[in-house]
Amino acid sequence: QYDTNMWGDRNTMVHLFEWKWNDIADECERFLQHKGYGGVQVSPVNENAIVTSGTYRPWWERYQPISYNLVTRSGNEEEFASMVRRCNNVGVRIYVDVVFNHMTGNSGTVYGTGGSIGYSDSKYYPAVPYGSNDFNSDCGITNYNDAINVRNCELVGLRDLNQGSTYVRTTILAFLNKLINKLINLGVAGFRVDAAKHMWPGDLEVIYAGLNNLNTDHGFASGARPYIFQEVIDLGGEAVSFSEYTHLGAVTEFKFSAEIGRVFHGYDQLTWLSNWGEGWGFMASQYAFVFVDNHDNQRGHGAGGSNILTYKNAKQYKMAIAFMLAHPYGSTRVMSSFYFDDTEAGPPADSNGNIISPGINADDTCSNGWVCEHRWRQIYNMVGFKNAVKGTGLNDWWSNGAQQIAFCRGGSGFVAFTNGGTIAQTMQTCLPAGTYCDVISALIAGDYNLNTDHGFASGARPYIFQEVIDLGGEAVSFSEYTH
Ligand code: LM2
Ligand code: CA
Repeated sequence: QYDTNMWGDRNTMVHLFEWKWNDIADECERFLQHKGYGGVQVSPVNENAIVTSGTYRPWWERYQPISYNLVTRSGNEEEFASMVRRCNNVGVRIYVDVVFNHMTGNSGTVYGTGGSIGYSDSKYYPAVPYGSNDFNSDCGITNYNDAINVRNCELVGLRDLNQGSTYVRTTILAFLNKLINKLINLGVAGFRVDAAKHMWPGDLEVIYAGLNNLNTDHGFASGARPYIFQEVIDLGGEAVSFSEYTHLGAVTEFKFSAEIGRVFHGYDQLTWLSNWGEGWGFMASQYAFVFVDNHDNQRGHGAGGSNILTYKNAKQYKMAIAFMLAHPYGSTRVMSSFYFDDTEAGPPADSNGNIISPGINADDTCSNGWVCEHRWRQIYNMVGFKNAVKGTGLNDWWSNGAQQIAFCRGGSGFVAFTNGGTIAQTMQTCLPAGTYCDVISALIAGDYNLNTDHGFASGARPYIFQEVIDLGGEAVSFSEYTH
């Protein structure tokens, strides 16, 4: 299902990678709702194996499930439930990264973030429970030209569940449906399906069909279905194609990430963006789930290599994000990271491995090791732009034939980019005559509007009352001030 279930005036999600549930709830209320973010992708919610590597716990331990209990370094079940409630209350939806292709790696007895134990060598996970007959055989994935190998063998040694088994399907569904509306009245809006490429579309179809409707108690329309976006890395030339998954839900378009990085690195000319989207060999827009970088490829995992732009290349990165949010192609996600040098290192944590909350500075940026790209002015203002132009197409494309472009979104928005030199050009902006705010720098009239953070309507102006003593019969009259 392709509808994100966001509120009508919003259409972008942010991945708050490795954030704690209580911090996300605060962020929904104090920032995301006001800037027009429609949802948050959260890190996996179910219990994972604790992995210790030198002085830290790698971020990727969360991709090694040990049970479906809702206890991770981000928080417990009560904290998760409270976050979902608080975010839904302010119109910010929650999308859960669900990992059910596999369990932990094969590394003997493993211990979980909620106290569970697993026996990875014998494929016994008593806290689910799963036993060895719920898994595919021990083979490793070695041949991406062979779909059976890709789907029935172990991805980097991770114990590979057999989703063809009725028991495995039922167990996965109990976990997913709990997140939708069971037990403590949760209300998530959808799922990122991790490693979908490594599962059979036919098995996923059965699992998706068994999902409950969304929880009307959290404001979803009656009969609304969970939004599904499936992680399928397909840059072409392999046995498994994205097209096997598009009838089931949205699919990650990794070509978008790799190509937009190439272009804004300057390896290609902006003028060639005139047919961005399907014209570049991407999947049809209605299926495409797009992003400039994700938690894998920003650090050299996953696909895209050195083409990928990240926060480390801030100026080019902001331009790529602005282009993604200005252009109508695909369903968009903004990445929000923690700083890293070591590509395996986990989020900011104390010596006991507890995640440290982001600090919030007076200028809206973050501290304590968190990058918070979603709080960069150019990025959140473009989230607002995308909301404002929702439903319009792309028109009045202009380019100088090289590194400068501009275009309109219907009659509601106009944007220009240069990746080389100042633009000196008279252009059709498509907007009704008037004085406009530059939403990227946002340093014009908008800055003197009232603070929406304090509950004022967006664009509200300060109330002014002027002290003019006028009892009549003097040179100065009240009437000179009323306008
Ligand atoms: C994904 N999408 O399909 C995630 O986006 C990606 O982050 C996950 O890999 C992957 N699939 C499996 O869920 C990450 C990370 C791997 C890491 C795994 C499991 O990119 O490097 O593998 O999570 O934690 C790690 C070690 C690897 C080891 C494996 C099993 O890096 O060397 O393989 O655990 O112990 C022997
Ligand atoms: Ca598999």
